Amino acid sequence: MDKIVLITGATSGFGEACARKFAANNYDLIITGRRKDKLHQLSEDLRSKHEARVLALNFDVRNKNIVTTNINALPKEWQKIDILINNAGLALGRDNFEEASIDDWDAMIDTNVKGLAYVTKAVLPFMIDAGSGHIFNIGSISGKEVYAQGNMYCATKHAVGALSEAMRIDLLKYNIKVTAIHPGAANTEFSNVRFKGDADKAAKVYEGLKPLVAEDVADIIYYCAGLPAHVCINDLVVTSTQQANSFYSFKKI
Ligand code: NDP
Ligand code: 8X3
Repeated sequence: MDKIVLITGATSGFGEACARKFAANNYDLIITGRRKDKLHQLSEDLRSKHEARVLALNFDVRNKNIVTTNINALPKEWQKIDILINNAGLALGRDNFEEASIDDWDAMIDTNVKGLAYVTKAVLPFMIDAGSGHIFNIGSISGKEVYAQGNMYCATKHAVGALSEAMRIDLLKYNIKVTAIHPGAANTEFSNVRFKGDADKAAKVYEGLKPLVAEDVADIIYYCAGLPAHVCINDLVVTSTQQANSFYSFKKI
């Protein structure tokens, strides 16, 4: 058995790119997401291209009972999870605070914060038993600075930053590394989800900009994961060269 990586939200974007990167480098993969057909296609593709061992778990990270049941039921040979990539997440809407939808807020809090915590709690006993592990939490540049109409999304990503710091302190005694990765704008399905399928609005986010692509983030995570046992990158911000911070990008339009 090679090393095992569990990736949440592997059906597109950063999660899928991580699955491809780790599979190409002989990791065994546990991939998760809600879209069963995409999980199935990815599993088949990884098996055929890399001869990777792939286990697909189809669950919604918001459902704590299902998360716990799925992870507790992992077959013995899949329990020694070396790396957990807490990537599943989303933004919904880009509205002023007073106009934003409370349902959108609930979905972001439940996915980006509570879902991340449920998955981590379920995986931790395996890492503690093994005496090692590496947890990656995908935050965001919006977890560093708040931008206009970003209210609850930015708050959830600030929470990911805080939870990463908290995990790092509490899990140090178990020899578990915690790395928070905070990307800037990246062209994935993210904006399409945020704007609920409005392709024009989604495309505008990246107009005049050469944004990050999912593979950039996967390469960075893979690099961090490969550092010697005594080295941990704790907190990493990455943006495209045209983006200075959460709200200033130099757009050539
Ligand atoms: P994508 O929309 O391409 O991917 C999001 C992934 O999360 C999908 O695989 C989706 O799978 C999964 N997901 C969403 N909700 C749930 C849920 N309730 N349960 C299980 N899986 C879920 O976006 P990105 O790859 O860009 O986003 C990945 C992470 O990176 C997110 O946390 C996002 O906030 C963060 N991020 C994105 C940036 C960007 O500009 N793109 C920049 C900074 C951070 P499925 O729909 O099949 O469940
Ligand atoms: C996604 C990047 O800048 O839209 O987290 O918040 S941003």
